[in-house]
Amino acid sequence: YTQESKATEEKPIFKALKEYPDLKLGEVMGQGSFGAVYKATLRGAQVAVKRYFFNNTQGNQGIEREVRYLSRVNHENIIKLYGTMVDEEGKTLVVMEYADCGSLHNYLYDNGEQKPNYIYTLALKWMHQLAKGIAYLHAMKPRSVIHRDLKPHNLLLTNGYRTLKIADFGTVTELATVMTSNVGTASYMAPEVVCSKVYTEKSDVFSFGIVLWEVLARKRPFYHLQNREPFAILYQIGIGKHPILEDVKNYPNVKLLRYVIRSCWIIEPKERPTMELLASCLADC
Ligand code: ACK
Repeated sequence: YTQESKATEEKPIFKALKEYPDLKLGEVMGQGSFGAVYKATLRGAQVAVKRYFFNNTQGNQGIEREVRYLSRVNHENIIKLYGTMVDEEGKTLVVMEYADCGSLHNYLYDNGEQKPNYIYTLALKWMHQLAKGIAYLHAMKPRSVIHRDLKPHNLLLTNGYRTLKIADFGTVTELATVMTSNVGTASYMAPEVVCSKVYTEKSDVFSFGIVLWEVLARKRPFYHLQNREPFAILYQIGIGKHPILEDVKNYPNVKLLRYVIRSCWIIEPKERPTMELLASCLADC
């Protein structure tokens, strides 16, 4: 009776996915360099399915092992992973919880549809939820999960925009190496990631600081640069530059908020606060 089979028993849906004839893919919700995300139904319930572009030549094992580990994640602010399967074309599908209000990125920048007004307390609530979710991933046993790609695209909203849920965590570690060498998006990368590709919990903390700045400043990180090509942004990060702190303004506790953001951007990763500390700090903001 191995650890593995125990985990499988706790998550019957995971194993069963392979035999699912009733996973029905619907419309494409979005595309990325990795593949596409579909709206889908499974046993009549709404789910989201990520379908990777690359063909799964070595079989699904590495990814399946990783998704099985990640499917143990059980937190209200993290998108649940249900399982993986390989379709008839040999592409990997990852089946996950569906979030009905789209991404934070969509909320911030897509003006197409009607959305609830931007409320400062709501933004802080989201960031508190985000900190709690990431703290949970960092505390996972036997090994912590580092998100590696925290940005508004990967933060989904549900429950009438009141709840934020983290998606694409772990950037399914093994998939990340298969995909491209640049996991993460330039603007959200920590300097040590830019300079030496070292991902730790503290590189998530750095990215968290950028997202916190972004929702409070309501501007795109590095909007002030003339050249916003990824390489130009990476260069700026590499030399220790970050978004303009003074763009966070007009809030009652602006001093504290700037202090929190600045602490996430400390160059030495060890000196940045833990996600747990950030969560408790934001609970008081
Ligand atoms: O900004 P969006 O509406 O939210 O468009 C992107 C798109 O798919 C590509 O990533 C949406 N998306 C991703 N994962 C999910 C999910 N689990 N539930 C609902 N929408 C999702 C994302």
